[in-house]
Parts: sequence; C-alpha cells; structure tokens
Amino acid sequence: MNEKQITKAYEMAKERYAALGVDTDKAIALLEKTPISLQCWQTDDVMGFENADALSGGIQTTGNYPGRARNIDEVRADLEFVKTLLGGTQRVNIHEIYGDFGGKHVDRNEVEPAHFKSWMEWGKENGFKLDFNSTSFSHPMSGDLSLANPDKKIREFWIEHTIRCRKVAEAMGKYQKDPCIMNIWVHDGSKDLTVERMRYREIFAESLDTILAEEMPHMKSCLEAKLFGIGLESYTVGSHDFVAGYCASRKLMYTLDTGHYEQTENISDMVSSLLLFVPELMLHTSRPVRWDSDHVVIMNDQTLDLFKELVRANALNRAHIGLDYFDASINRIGAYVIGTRATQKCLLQAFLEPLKTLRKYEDKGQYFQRLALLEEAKCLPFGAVYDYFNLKNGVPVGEEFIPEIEKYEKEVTSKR
Ligand code: RNT
Ligand code: ZN
Repeated sequence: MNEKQITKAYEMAKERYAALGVDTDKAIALLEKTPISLQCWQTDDVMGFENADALSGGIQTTGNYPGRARNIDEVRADLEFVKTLLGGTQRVNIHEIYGDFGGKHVDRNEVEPAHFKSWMEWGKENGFKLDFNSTSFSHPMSGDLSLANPDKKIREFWIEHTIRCRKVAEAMGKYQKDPCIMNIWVHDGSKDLTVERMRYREIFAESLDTILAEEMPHMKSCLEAKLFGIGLESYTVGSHDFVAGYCASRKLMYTLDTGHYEQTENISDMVSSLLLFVPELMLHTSRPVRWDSDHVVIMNDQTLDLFKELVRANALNRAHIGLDYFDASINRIGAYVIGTRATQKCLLQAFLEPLKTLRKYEDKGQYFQRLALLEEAKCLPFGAVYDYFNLKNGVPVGEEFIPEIEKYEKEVTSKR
C-alpha cells in the first residue's frame, strides 16, 4: 500500500479528530502499549501435548482445516509468525496442557515450573510475556465436577493441580518481571435438573479458598464465570452470580468472557458494576454465534461497547485483555490475525471517542446533542488512524496480510 497515501489520510484524520478534542497520536501510542494476550490454543484446536483423544469440559472446536500445530515447535513457530503481522504488544496465554513435558507423561497433579522453563525463555527471546491457565478439561478425572466434586479424592486432585499451576504462574511472573495472569475456569456443572446446587457451590468456594490461600506476589489469579457448557446445560457451578460474589468477597480478579452470557445481554454494562467491587478484570474476547461457539472475534457492537465502557470508566489500567476463541474451520493463523486486529480496532475506537464533549453534554442534560455526537462519531475516519498505526509498526496495512498468510500456508502449514 502507498505509504504517502496512508500518511496523507492520517494527517487529515488527525485534524478531523483534533477538532473534537481527540489526540490521535496519543491514541496510537496507547494502542501500541496495550497488550493483547494470544491464546496458544488456537494453534491446535485446544489439544495440548498430552495426547488426549477428545476435548471435554463442555467446550468444542468445529472444523478440520488442514495445518493444525502438532507439537511445541509448531505452536511456537505459528505464534512467532502471527506476531510479524501485528502491530502493538502481544502476550501469550498458555494452558497447562501445553507444558514442555519432553515426551513424558506428567499428570496434572505433578506439573512444575520446570515444565514451562523453555516457554519462559522462548517468551523472552520473542518479546512475549506469558499468561497462564489451569486445565480441568480433557482428562480422565474431569467428569462433570472437578473443584466442586463431593468426592474428596477427585476434588483434591484438582486442588493440587490448581495450586501447582499458581506456582507455575508465579515462576513466569518472576522470570518476566511482570505479573502473570492466571485464569481459573472449571467446567463444573450438570446436564440435567440438579437438586444439590448449594452443595456444589459451597464445595467450590472452599476449594478456591484453599487454592488461593498462599500469597504469590508475581502472579494474579482470576476466576471465569460462565452461563453453560455443552452437555452441562442445566447447571453451572461457576455462574456469573457465583463468580461475582466470590470475587467481590475475596477481592479477586473477575474473568469476563464475551461468549459466556445470554446472547441478547449487553455485557459491557458489567464493567462498571463489577469494577466497583472487584479489583481488576480479565477480558476474554470471543464471538458467540447462537451459543458460546468461540468464533473468531470481529469488530462488532459487543466488543466495541465493551472497550468503550472500559475507557469511559477510566479503567483501562484495571483490565487485562486476551483472546479466547478456537476456530478449526479456517486457516488458524488467519484466525489469530483477524481476531487480534478486530480487538485492536475496537480498542482504538474506544480511545478515539470524543469523550470530553460527550461527558459535557451528559452533565448538562443535552441528550439530543449526546446522541447526535455518538452517531456521528461512528463515521469518523478511524480506519485511517488504524492503517497508520500498522504502517508505523512496520506490519501489513489493511488486507495486505492475506497473501502473507497464504504464503505461510503454502510453505509451512499445508505440509503438516
Ligand atoms: C471456556 C472458557 C475458557 C476456555 C479456555 C480454553 O468456556 O472460555 O476460558 O475457553 O480455558
Ligand atoms: Zn474464556
């Protein structure tokens, strides 16, 4: 794409925004330093390196596009390539089942920081800070209940696993000199009418208290809420209300996944309600189509509203952003790039909102003016700002990444 044209378009956009009191250079600088954590599990359809035969826990990937990463080197190579197509800052979010187990069977209750040493070194070499996740699914002990299981043996197995995962995250945070965000999501629930709802939630809360008892200064834990999983439709132990109550009472970070609520719910409204009572938010951007289908993120109202709310609430520094989807039906590298860029576009639009004027209108009760400006803001030339951001970062502008991915597919992924 023509560098001159992009720069010229940017200069014009800059003036247009300046007239509304918005500084585009500042917005670009903010976008550059706002990290987006890439979910390692999009490379290989959430399989990991344990040779599990199927994905369980109420989540599902669909599609069998060729070229899935089959081992740790391929996962890393794909992530390194993805990074070459993205401006700004990325982190990498790793699930426990992606440990460097060196061909040995390391059970979930045996995992140690050493299994992630090569990941830490790789992260450092490639400019990725790491985040982490315990893994309760795709294991013979997963069943329908893990941390909420009344069976002491099963429950203790998963408590042990999750405590060990916190230690891995602690080691990562220490190594990278930046807190590692560790997400706890368990699938616990049941398919059909459940009469012991209170009991499982009590057990879950107790398990979490045990897991979180030890102070670990280099990591931050967060707990993810969910509406339901496949095969677990009638009851979810870690529902929104449970997680909101638990995180508020324990001062724990809440994980809000955009796929985990009723399809018609505008989850952006949760930002200000939650942030009054929980210290921070972990945001999983995803795209539910009729259910929590984990389609690739696109620039839609749900994601735009979420980030606008974050900025309007002055809470950008209290949120961590990660992608969470897994689409096996299209080129997986393409899935990363589309979803990360869409997340960036939503963030950028939030940074470019003429907020000063909007706040002033609202304060004065000038509601026609507020609505008018919100509508007009939708037509502001943010695309020119985004193009310039990519140009400035030395990565493909606009659709230029398509042939790059085609080339990588031809040379690398299609040969797997
Ligand atoms: C599942 C949750 C969870 C997972 C990952 C793989 O519904 O969103 O975050 O997607 O842990
Ligand atoms: Zn999630």
